[in-house]
Amino acid sequence: MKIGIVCYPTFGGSGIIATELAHELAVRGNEVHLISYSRPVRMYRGDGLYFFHQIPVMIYPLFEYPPYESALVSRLVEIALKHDLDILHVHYAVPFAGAAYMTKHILKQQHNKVLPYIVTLHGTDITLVGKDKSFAPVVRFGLFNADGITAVSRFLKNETVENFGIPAERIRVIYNFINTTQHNREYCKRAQYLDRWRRFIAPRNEFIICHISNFRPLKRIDVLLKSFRKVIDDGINAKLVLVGDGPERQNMELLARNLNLEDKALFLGVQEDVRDILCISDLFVLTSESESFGLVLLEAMAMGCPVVASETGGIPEVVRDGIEGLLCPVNDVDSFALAIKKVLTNPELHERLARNAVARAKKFDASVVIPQYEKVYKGILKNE
Ligand code: GMT
Repeated sequence: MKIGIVCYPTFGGSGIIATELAHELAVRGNEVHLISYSRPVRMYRGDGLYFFHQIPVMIYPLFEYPPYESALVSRLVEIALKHDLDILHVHYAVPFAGAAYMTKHILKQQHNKVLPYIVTLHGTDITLVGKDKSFAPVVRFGLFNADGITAVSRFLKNETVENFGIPAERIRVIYNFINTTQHNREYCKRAQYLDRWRRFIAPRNEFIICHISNFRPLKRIDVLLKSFRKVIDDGINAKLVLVGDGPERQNMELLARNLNLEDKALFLGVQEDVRDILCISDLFVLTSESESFGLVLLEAMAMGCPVVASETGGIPEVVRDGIEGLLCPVNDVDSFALAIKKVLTNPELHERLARNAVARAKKFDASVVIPQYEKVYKGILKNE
C-alpha cells in the first residue's frame, strides 16, 4: 500500500505514534510518506525507510495568520498525485480531519483520483481543543465524512461519541504501541555509560523518580512537585528528574525553588531518546488531570520502570492499579506521596510491579498493533 501519514512534528504522543507507525509500516513493505511542517522529533533514527515531506507556507504581509490549512491541503494534493497514494492517515483531528476531507474532494473533482482518509484521535483533539467552538464544527464534519476513525483508548472513543455524536460503531479503538525489541531492559544492560549517568544524577545513591512530558498545564507538575516535597519530608532519599519542555517549565522551576527542592528536582530539558533516563529511574510518575492514553507510561513500563499515575481518562486501560503500577485520584497530593513512598520503600512490591510492567508493555507491542491498522486500511480500500 502507498500510505500518506500526516502529523504534528513537536513533542507529543501523536507525532511520536505517527512517526513510529511510518517506520513500522515501511518495515512491513508499505510505501510510506510522512508529512509534517517540520522534521518530527522521533525521526532521530535517521530513517531511510520512508519519504518525508515538509509543508511550506507562503508568508505574505497581508496575513496576520498564515493560511496553514490551505498550504497543507495543497501539499497533500501534490503528494497524493505525484506518488499515487492509496490512503491518507491523519493523526490528531485539528486541523487534519477537515484538511483531509478537502484534499479528498479536490482530488476527486479535479483529478478523478480516489483518496480515502482515516483520522486517528489522540486526546485533546477531542477532549479540549477539538470541542472548543472555534474548531468543533469543522472537526465534527471532518469526522462524520471520514472513511475510518480510530481512537487510542475506549475512554477517547466514548468522549468522541458523547461530544461529537459520532456513532460508536464507526470508531475503532486501536491502542498506542511500542516496539519492545528496541525498548527493553536489554538496552539498559548494553549501555555501559549508564552507571556513570546514574552516579551523576544520584551521587548519594538516591532513588530516582522520573517524569517526562511536554509541560502543559494539564500535566499538573505542581502536584508532582508538592508530592515529592512530602516524600522528601518523610525522609526518603530521592531525586526527581523532569524531562521535557513546554509552557509550564519556568513556573515549575520557580515552584521547585519555592519548595526548597532546587537540589533535589532536576530539570533536564528535552531528551530525544528517553530510554537512557528510564534505565536509571526507579519510578515513573505522571500526575496529569486528563490523559487519553499516556504513551510515556508505556515507554516507562517497557523499560521495566514501575509507574504511579492519575486514575483518569484512558490511563487505567494501560496501567492496572496494583498490578504494574499504582493509580491515584487526580490532583491528590497526599495520595501521590503515599504511592511513591510505598513503591520506593517496598522492594518486593517494586520488583513485582517492574516485572508486570514489562509483561504489560508487550501486550501493546508494535507487532500486535500495526496489523490492526493494516486491517483498517485494507477494509477501506476493499470498499472503494
Ligand atoms: O493532546 C495532547 O496534549 C497532545 C497529544 C499529542 O499530540 O501527543 O497527546 C495525546 O496523544 C497521545 C498519543 O496518543 C496520548 O498518549 C496522550 O495521552 C494524549 N494526551 C492527552 O490526552 C492529554
